[in-house]
Amino acid sequence: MIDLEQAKLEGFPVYYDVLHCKPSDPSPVSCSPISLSGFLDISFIISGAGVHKILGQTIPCKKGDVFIIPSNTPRGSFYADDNEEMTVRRITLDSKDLFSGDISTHGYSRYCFGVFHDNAIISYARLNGQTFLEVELLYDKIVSELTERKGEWCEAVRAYVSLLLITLGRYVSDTIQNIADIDQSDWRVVSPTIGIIMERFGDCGLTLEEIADTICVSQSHLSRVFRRLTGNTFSQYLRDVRLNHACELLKETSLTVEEIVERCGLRDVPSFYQSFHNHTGMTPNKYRTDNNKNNYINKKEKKIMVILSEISENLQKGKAKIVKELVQQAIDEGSDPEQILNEGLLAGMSVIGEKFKNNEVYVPEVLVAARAMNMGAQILKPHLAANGVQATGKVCIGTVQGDLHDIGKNLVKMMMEGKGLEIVDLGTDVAPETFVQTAIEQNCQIICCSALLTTTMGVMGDVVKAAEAAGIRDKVKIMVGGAPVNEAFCKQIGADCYTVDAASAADAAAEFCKA
Ligand code: B1M
Repeated sequence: MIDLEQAKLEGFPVYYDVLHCKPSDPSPVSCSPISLSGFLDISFIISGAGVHKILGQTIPCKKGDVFIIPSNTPRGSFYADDNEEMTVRRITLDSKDLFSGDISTHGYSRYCFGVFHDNAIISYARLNGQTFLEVELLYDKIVSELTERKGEWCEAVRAYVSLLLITLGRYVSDTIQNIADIDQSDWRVVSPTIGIIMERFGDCGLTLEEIADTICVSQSHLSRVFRRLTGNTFSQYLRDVRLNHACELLKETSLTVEEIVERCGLRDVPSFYQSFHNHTGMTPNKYRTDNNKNNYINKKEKKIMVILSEISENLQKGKAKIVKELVQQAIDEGSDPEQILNEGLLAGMSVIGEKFKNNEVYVPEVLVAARAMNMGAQILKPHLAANGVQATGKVCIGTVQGDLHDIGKNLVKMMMEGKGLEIVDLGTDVAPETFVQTAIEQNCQIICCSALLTTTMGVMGDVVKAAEAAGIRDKVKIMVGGAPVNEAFCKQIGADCYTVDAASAADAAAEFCKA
């Protein structure tokens, strides 16, 4: 759920979120109207299709659609179609703080923010492939500036949001009438009413009559139009706003129920208990306990996800020192070491690998990324130690002759050490005879060979042959691995075991040593 108060506290009026809706799982988006005025909500449908409920209307949506809606517009959830999942990315921003004037001097009103702010209850853009990519890119830039907060990040976000709105502005349909049958004159009555409710819901004396007087319409007209546009009577709507605010206060503060009742303009404590139960299906105390727990977990998870993506980003830039610090930070936040390895370090390394393949980066960039990977992995090393019974045994490991790739080999070594095995590390470019000689001299039960090149993987077959020639084949197990290697190749060369990654290599080695 979008936490606007938090966004405000964090010092910049933009907040983003990604929602995944499954058909079986109604969207996690809350329907509660948001109490801060001036907020604008932009939702991109990134994948899938479904419907979105706004102002009591059900609007079909699919990948490429963008909804731009003032945040206090009554809206429901995004629901995915049957058998489909839908991903929605949302940015909520405080339009007033962001655009205090000068952006509308661009000349074309359609190219400026005003088009979203003044006229439309909802603006709606359907993007073609090219624009979709442009918008996604801008969205990513905003999110990364918000996350990284380097130097001039506030200015950068402002600039990207402006660009985003200008890009969207080219595609936004003129008015809501194109997609939903909403009369602008009705909205001109309902909009200020909602504004007054948001400002004064804490005043228990607030009435429809008073609002009708303030905006100079008859009570019956306001009541009729309000119901038509929001799907709720005025009193239902006001009660929901009050109860939603009570929910927020229960989650975010330690105020007593009596204090909350007073702040929210609710009548008395007994009737609050009754209506709160009808609204949420639970007592205020249960709501508070459940949500405090969930909030804590969600915030923690989010923080860890941000750190992991920073690890990946910085690894790609080869910033070894920062990667080291971030890995330590992720450990301190309680992240699982294997998650740090897979979703932080290896995720970054695989992006570099892809770029290397496509000639987007070259050997020097890959080398600095590899260095950052190794330094991050060093910090992880003591935490990757396995649980349970420790194995005893000795293993010699190396990357085969002609091959200088050692990151995978180092990970395998690290995981095996975590299992309690003693490791003799022969490094890279290791000749078959050296593997065998070391196994004999150091009394190793296992020889581990890593290869990353199709041109060097054949050397693993030579290791098997060298072990046979030295008469130790029945005394040592030979394990093989590395990106180009697979099970069939392992069988073909007569090795004993192929494993796909470092963790399963360590498991298999521990099993061999137990046997
Ligand atoms: Co090189 N490189 N590289 N490279 N490099 C690859 C492997 C390549 C796939 C890139 C590409 O083109 N997409 C490609 C190989 C193509 C092929 O043969 N099919 C390639 C090439 C061509 C080259 C050069 C020839 C480039 C050149 O000079 N023109 C050159 C060769 C140098 C040489 O070895 N003689 C070269 C050089 C280098 C660097 C020196 C710049 C650097 C290595 C730095 C270092 O290791 N210290 C490098 C790197 C980093 C890569 C990529 C980008 C990343 C490899 C890596 O570390 N991955 C790689 C592209 C890629 O893989 N996407 C690429 C992360 C690591 C954790 O994964 O090693 O697979 P990996 O280990 C995994 C599993 O395989 C398994 O566990 C690990 C996961 O838990 N595992 C085992 C590994 N060993 C195991 C052993 C086991 C069990 C499991 O049991 C014993």
